[in-house]
Amino acid sequence: MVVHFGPCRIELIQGDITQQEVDVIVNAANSKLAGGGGVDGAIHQAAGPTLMQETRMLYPDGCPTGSAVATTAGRLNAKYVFHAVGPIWAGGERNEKKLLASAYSTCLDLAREHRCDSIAFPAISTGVYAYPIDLAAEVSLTTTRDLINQHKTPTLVRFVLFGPGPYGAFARVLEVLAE
Ligand code: AR6
Repeated sequence: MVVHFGPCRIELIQGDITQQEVDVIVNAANSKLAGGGGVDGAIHQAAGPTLMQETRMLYPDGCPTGSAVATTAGRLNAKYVFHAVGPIWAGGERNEKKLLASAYSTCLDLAREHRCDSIAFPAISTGVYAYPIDLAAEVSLTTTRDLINQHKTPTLVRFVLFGPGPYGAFARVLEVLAE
């Protein structure tokens, strides 16, 4: 599914984010940037050991929840990996919505700073961190729509959803935003 917002577009696809050819691949990391399972494990595996070496060297103190940091992308077909740290879902009363929005907005800010025109996101926080997928879709897509409307870049924002459930949740929200 593709929806245009002025010169920019949001695309939804089902697939594996490590296979994307874009300027930036976003990782759903933890605040220690220690690596892990899920999309983080898949990205480190596909990118190779230089990703962790660079991350440790540049960001020994990790990255706060709701923020993101940039490294190069190792063997991935991308210029950069942005390691974004989403919130752990704790019922919705612990600032989770703001922190998730801020993880996305930091990545979109970094993309502009690094002059990157295409970026692929996973559904941050919706796996191990248990953020409900419908609520995550709402926050992720409205934050992205607002920022691309404001800055007119990056021109391609692709959400790579892992399976039909997450894809459906994102598609329902994007259909409403397209109206
Ligand atoms: N491509 C696209 N999406 C994927 C892929 C993939 N290859 N693999 C999984 N997903 P998660 P989180 C989806 O758990 O919730 C890690 O251990 C997955 O189905 O990867 O932010 C980190 O080190 C889900 O929809 O990230 C942290 O400790 C989404 O990606 C912690 O998990 C996010 O799931 C972060 O948890």
